[in-house]
Amino acid sequence: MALQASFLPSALSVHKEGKFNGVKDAAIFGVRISENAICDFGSSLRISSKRNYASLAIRAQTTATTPSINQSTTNTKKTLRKGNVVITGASSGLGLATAKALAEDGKWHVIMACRDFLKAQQAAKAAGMNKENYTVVHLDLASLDSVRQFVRNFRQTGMKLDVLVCNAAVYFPTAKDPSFTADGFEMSVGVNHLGHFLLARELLEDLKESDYPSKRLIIVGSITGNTNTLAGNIPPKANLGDLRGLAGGLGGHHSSMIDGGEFDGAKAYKDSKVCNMLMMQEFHRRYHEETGITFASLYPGCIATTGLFRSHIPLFRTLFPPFQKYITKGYVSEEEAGKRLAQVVSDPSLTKSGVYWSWNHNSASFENQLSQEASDAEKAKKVWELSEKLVGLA
Ligand code: LMG
Ligand code: NDP
Ligand code: PMR
Repeated sequence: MALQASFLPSALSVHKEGKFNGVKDAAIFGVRISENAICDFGSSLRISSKRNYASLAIRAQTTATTPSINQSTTNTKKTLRKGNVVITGASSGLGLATAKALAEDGKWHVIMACRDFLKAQQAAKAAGMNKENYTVVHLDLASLDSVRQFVRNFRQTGMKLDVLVCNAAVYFPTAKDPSFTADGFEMSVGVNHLGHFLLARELLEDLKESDYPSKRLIIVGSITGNTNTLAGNIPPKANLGDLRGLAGGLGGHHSSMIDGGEFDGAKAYKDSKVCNMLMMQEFHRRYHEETGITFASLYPGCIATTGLFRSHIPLFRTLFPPFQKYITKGYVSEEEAGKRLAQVVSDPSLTKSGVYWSWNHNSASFENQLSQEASDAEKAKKVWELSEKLVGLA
């Protein structure tokens, strides 16, 4: 506490406004219907739906008078089906913990959008997730073709899209040289920001068509991209500069860094998180009023044990969890972080759009403040426009 209390006065002052919104308090929107679909690899990606989702949804609607069916009493627009949530990177860490929390909730069908199909299936099984509550669909965010293919595959399932969670990320703190996506973008920004940007833009159409009571697009952010915090001031600091590297395509001919500087893996990750938080706000400004979709970002706490740190040096991986647990007190378990993100997905009281959520030490959610750069509307617009060009939307 000492560190946060002494270094983060502004964050602490907003804690007071925090209110508890436990996952368990969530109103029940849907009914239990048995869904099951398999996506597997043969020579090419194939999706076989054991049942037809579209007809399932209709069937569920027609059984609305069954006494065991739960209906939302807080919303006049009743939806008599489970919510469908796509979570990228649900094969480990925060994504898996969130998928598990939502699957166990009974109100959600989780589409696990993962680059390693077998790993995702095994992870879901090992987490004890019931097969009826999830579908694995292949998605490699390091390839724009894969993103487009994912969108086509998802649409083929006939499922409606109610919530999209952009969660997947990579972090290369020890890399001396950049690596690149299939489209030639520096990998951290390519996967964490550009792949998700295309995915979210494409799936916006699907979200718009959803009849679910609360449609949401959530992009996971982080404290380390926010220079208004102690964590955000540990070098190297996030800084998008004048975006000259992004404008140049992050390809290495000019620079693989957004600000046009020398490659630095830790900075590239933090820059990508700034892009994530800026894009959430830009989506909000452009689409919230027109679509009613809630756009949100969050810092779930420091989940010091996840695969995110897999390529860090062993000494770091050993010391980082106790450091966060006992010194900064910023540590949260994967399970707790999963509950927090699940809350942003499904809690009826977290419908405010354009918000960056955080949690205080009592695990109460509060609207946190972003750094100056991460809330710069002009920069957000520029990042949006440059990203559109890079992913072929403009
Ligand atoms: C870069 O290094 C890497 O080069 C890069 O590859 C990438 O990883 C990047 O941000 C990611 O970091 C950054 C470097 C900057 O960090 C380190 O080298 C430190 C690594 C330590 C990792 C955590 C383990 C810590 C071990 C703690 C020991 C635990 C057990 C001890 C028990 C003690 C009991 C009391 O790091 C710095 O430059 C650090 C200086 C940054 C200054 C920031 C300004 C404020 C700093 C205040 C810090 C006060 C901390 C003291 C704690 C007091 C506790 C009361
Ligand atoms: P993990 O490494 O455990 O999870 C990242 C997930 O992203 C994995 O499932 C991984 O797949 C997937 N992924 C990586 N590359 C791709 C790709 N090219 N295409 C599709 N999926 C991919 O890390 P975390 O759970 O910690 O990270 C989840 C989110 O939380 C990230 O957005 C991160 O920035 C954020 N975050 C994490 C914090 C922490 O302390 N850990 C703190 C704040 C935010 P695979 O399993 O195949 O490797
Ligand atoms: Mg950081 C309140 C203090 C706090 C918090 C909440 C975090 C979160 N960190 C804090 C403080 C410190 N960290 C201090 C004082 C140091 C210097 C010893 C420090 C160092 C540090 C390193 C080297 N921290 C790190 C790293 C990483 O490599 C991680 C990173 O920056 O990845 C991009 C990281 C993190 N610290 C955090 C969080 C949440 C991370 C994980 C990365 C993220 O997703 O943002």
